[in-house]
Amino acid sequence: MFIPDRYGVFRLLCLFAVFEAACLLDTGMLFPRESSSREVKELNGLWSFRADMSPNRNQGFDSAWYKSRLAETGPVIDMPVPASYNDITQDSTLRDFIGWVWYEREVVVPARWIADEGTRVVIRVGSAHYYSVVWVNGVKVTEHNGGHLPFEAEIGSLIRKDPTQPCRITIAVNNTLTLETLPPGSIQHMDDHTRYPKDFFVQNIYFDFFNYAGIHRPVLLYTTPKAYVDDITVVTDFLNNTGLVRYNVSVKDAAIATLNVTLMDKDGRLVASSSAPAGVLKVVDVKLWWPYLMHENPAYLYSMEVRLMAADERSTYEDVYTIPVGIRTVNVTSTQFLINNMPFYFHGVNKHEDSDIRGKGFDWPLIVKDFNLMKWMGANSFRTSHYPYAEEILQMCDRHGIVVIDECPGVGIKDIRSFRNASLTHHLDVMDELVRRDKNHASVVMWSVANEPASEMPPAEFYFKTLIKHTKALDPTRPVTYVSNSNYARDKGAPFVDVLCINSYFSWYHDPGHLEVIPLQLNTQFEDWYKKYQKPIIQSEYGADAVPGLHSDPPMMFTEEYQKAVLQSCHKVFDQKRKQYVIGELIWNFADFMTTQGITRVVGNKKGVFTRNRQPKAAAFILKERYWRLANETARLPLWTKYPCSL
Ligand code: BDP
Repeated sequence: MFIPDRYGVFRLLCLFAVFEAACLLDTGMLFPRESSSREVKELNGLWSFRADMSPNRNQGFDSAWYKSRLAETGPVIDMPVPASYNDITQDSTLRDFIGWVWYEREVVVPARWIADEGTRVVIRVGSAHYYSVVWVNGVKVTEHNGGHLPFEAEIGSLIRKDPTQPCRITIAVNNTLTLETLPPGSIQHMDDHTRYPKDFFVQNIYFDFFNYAGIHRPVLLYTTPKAYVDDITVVTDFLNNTGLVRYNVSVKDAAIATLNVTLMDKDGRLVASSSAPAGVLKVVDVKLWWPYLMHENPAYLYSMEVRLMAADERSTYEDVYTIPVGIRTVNVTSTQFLINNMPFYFHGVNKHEDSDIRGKGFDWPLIVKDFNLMKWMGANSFRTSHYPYAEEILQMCDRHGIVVIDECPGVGIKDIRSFRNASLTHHLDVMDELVRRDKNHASVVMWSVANEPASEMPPAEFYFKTLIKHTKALDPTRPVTYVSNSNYARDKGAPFVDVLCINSYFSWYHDPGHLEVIPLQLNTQFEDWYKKYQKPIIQSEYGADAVPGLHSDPPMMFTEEYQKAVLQSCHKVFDQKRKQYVIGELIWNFADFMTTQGITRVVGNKKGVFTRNRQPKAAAFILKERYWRLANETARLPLWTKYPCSL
């Protein structure tokens, strides 16, 4: 692999920079993994549940529902965790509920966790939407502002207070969105009592998916020794055929500590080791992490084990934590996106965490099905539109070589008041949390700080300049983008992004029914943006609604034929422009998904190329044929032998 030396030195400087940046965050957020020193107890299953239907939604706090068993405060129902609560019952008031809901579960904590003062016991919530407060045995242990990202609290001392008591966990979750939340929203009270019932209010949102709520990802207890590995940051590079794994380990509560860091290959063979808390591991004859369909052996993962030995005046502690490490680089030029210095073309999808009954609840069968479908259609990438997805999904991406544009929940920033300091401060915090959680994933190649904000508004310039600068300081190794649908000439954030991501729906929201405008308008779009900014462009959304089974020839809007025709017409333009500066195309959307009710949505958004039940529409076959053809054209090694396709 040819890389000039000067370039190598520059990359190494970047590697050092990321560790400084990582220090901006106080604590780590390592994925809870079992090891010889760590145990995990999942609390998934049925929880007691009660929605606070009082007019101000505050009865739960006024009457301190967290102080006793929830069932003693009033009627409770069974609620599965993880799941959105909205579609679980037949009650439309719960589906459309706005305000606090209460979850509770009693847990039997293993006696040895309680007996051993040298064990930390941590409660961790993978995500709950939107604002959460957690109590253990009536004592508040943490609160968290925002859905889609994990939060945790140490509860060892609390459960040790009275070991005879069961451990009662109460979690209150509020889905209200305001101008300062991410995504933003606003509550509107309707005071005209000739038209609306008393206390009637609605949640306005400025994004196009159902505001599912509840505990969306696994809740668990896990242990670490008192002295423990708090965070690990890994940044990779390579020079010729030597891989470079720069790492930084941060340790908590260890007075005297020694470390042993080892890197193993896929077969468990030791390839490098060190005893320093930070350093560079050199990997001879490196096997790089390549995207799916770019290489005959994609997604190669090493495994890095961090072993901490620590002691205090009372005891000795050993903590072991292992993370997968994919060695790869990412770079952007004015016309290309490079992975391992080879041009990478995104042929992929936009997704949602969405399915019937579960809403946004984490669900392994759904996740595995989606990966099978993506690989079936030859998709090599997706964007986490419009919020961070479960960590388990990113782990799948690492293991399967699916490239990710990792988007934060900055969707629907449309109201000028959402550009104020309070919103920006929260947005910066969310980026901190996102980078802290996802920084070590080889599959994550770019951060997206927002989707379709009102980026033509004057305050957008300062807002996005600050946000993008902050994100780059957190992680100088990955490019940063946001997704625009503004006018190219008036977009205030575009000067600060590394890659332009553009959404457009020609012949749909503009000139509906006029397929013939697509070639001209799409071509003009690309030319205008490129001429002004000289940055590579991803068509980050395009598509059309298709009601499955609805047909017409000649094509009419909402039929499968029309969706196909939109795609085919766009593809012709992509094929011209990808030879120049277009570096990717992501269909909107992978699958149909639920939205709020409205006159443009027939039980949800139907722009999926799969139905909500993951059955293909005609468009899925068009994409499959195209993506496999693109893969065979752009792969680093010929794929024909390994992936024969019918083209
Ligand atoms: C885009 C949005 C996306 C919508 C899509 C649509 O980014 O969230 O679902 O339009 O209208 O503008 O289908």
